[in-house]
Amino acid sequence: MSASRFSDTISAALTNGILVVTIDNAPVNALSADVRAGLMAAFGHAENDGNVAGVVLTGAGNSFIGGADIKEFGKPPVEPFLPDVIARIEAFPKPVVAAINGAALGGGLEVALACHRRLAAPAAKLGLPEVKLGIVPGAGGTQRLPRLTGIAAAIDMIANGRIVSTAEALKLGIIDAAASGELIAEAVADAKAAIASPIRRTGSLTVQPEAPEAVDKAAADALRKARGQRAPAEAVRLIRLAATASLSDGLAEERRTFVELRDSEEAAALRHVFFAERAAGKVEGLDAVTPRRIETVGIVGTGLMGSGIAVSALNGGYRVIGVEQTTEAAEKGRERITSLLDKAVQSGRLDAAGRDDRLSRLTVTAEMQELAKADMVIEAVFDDLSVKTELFQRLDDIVRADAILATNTSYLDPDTIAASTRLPERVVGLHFFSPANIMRLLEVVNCKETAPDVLATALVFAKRLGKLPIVSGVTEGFIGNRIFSAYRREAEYMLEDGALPQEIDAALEAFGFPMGPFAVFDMAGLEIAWARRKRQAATRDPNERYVVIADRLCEAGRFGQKSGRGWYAYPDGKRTVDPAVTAMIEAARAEKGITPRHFPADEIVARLLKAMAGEGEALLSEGIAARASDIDLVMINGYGFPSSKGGPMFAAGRR
Ligand code: T1G
Repeated sequence: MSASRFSDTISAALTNGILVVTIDNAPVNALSADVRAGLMAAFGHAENDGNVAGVVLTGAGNSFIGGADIKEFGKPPVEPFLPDVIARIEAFPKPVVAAINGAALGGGLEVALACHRRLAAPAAKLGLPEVKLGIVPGAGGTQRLPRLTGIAAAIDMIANGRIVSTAEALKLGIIDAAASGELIAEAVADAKAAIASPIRRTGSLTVQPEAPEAVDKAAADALRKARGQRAPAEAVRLIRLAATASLSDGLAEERRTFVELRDSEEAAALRHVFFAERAAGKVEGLDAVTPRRIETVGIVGTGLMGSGIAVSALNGGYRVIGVEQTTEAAEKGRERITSLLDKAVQSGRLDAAGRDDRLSRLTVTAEMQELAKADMVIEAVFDDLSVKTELFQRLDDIVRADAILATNTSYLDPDTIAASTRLPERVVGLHFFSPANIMRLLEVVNCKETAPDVLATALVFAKRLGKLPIVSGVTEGFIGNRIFSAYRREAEYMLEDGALPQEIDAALEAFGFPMGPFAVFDMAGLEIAWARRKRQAATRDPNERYVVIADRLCEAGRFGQKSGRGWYAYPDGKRTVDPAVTAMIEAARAEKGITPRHFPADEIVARLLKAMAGEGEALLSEGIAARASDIDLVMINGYGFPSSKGGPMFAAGRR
């Protein structure tokens, strides 16, 4: 079996007359310039070598090909361009079989579609997720995939950026077979067998006719989920075009659209988010630290937050011991956790076996002593300092000396909580966002005394839960709530100066937030912020502008959606402007002698973005946040900031 190298990342070996070409471009075999040049060279060699009867293309490591090299975007394009490489493969005169050993995503799947046949390993993932980056497939995906799957299925995959398993890919007709044993050997045999048959080129197939209703439904579903983003709509248009245009016309229109979107601000923002997510949770110097081993997680308090955290930990494969004060409360806690798992089964996110496995790892008890078995204990009790410090003092006498104690507090000072224990270095903050079993964001609070291995353990734990961990220093509200407070303050200033809640909400919803601030306050409930403002009243800076309108609402018993009235009224649950609130706002302005003025939507958005970015800069200069992109991820994943705008720091020009 002779081996040859065609570039730094492309090697090949002749096996039984079949040239097995391997892409080895760690970490994900992205289609860099070297990969593209090497592929061109390898196929040139294969065509001219009479000993080569066919080609198998595969990847080294866990990916087949993880897509075009996103790091090359924004730089001058380097030949050979991917569409040319793909055309070369599809036109190849000898059989080409893709041996999909792992992730075949974006350009990776487009390369596989240009191969004449496709075999995939059972655990492979296939998809054209370009819309997640604000672009459309740019190397034939919108034209070749529908030729295999039909229009509706192609819309569902491409316009939603949905990734499918090998099993589903087989069902959809994307691949010819799922490998049952040794993938490369099977692919070589497949290529050998294909020599005697006519080559089936994807691009030469025609799109099969199908029921327009199915196509329209797939398109409508995708556009609804897109929430105004351009790429999904363009993808739908291009896929529909595949049914009527020639391959070359379709490819030309796809390429034109791809280039236009690739250079858009929306795509730049989504690429920023992509790389931000991979930078998140990386802490200088922590690589050399060995995390502690966590197998059993104790959770004190199995109410709304505690039960969500318990489900999240069960999803991460941990044993979970939930603790409540009484047997009755423990039983209720177990019921809450079981019901969350049942909902996951009903929604198809979990199967019955998975549910039973999780319940088999769950204990909920009133015996605090059970926590002696825990490697980490997370408290999710009432957010009151004395309650938490007393609990941590009790835990000191129950848990092992090397067990980690984590507080889920939102607003209390974790350093004070840590100081109440004998071993403050084992305390860390884990600020989950509700519902904790659904929300990806997890603020990992690095307290003053937190030991490096405790922080490292918390990050490993967060990732095993499938969370997006963002490290925060200690400050009131950590990163997210501190920025949200600045956002709220600025919104209330504009309210007092002339804007109305519905105007501010409409401006932010047009910008891309699912809900504006006042709708959010009503949904979350006004009483918690009111209680905090009353607690802070004594120490409030008398020179800082204070807007009383929210207090007036609470004094009038208007606590938001739950109480049927807040910033809005909710007749049969529908958010409705309430003239009584307008009157309260006008009265508050009159008391301060404020002459109201109109606020145009773009000024509302600009002022709120500036307030968030300003607080973000303060968090960076205080060392609370490690990087601007972390702040963007917190606001996108915890507060509805539109990812297509990149986050408040990106929007403010922090690249
Ligand atoms: N280009 C460049 N770098 C990439 C990359 C890519 N496509 N994918 C991942 N990386 C880097 C990533 O930044 C990280 O770097 C490291 O690889 C490990 O990533 C023409 C135009 C493949 C499922 O959208 O979904 O093709 O932090 O932590 O969890 O139509 O990476 O180590 O320095 O995510 O094992 C379309 C994106 C591109 C797939 C692996 N492709 N990647 O997951 O590792 S556009 C995608 C992923 C395109 C064509 C269009 C995942 C993965 P660092 P990781 P992972």
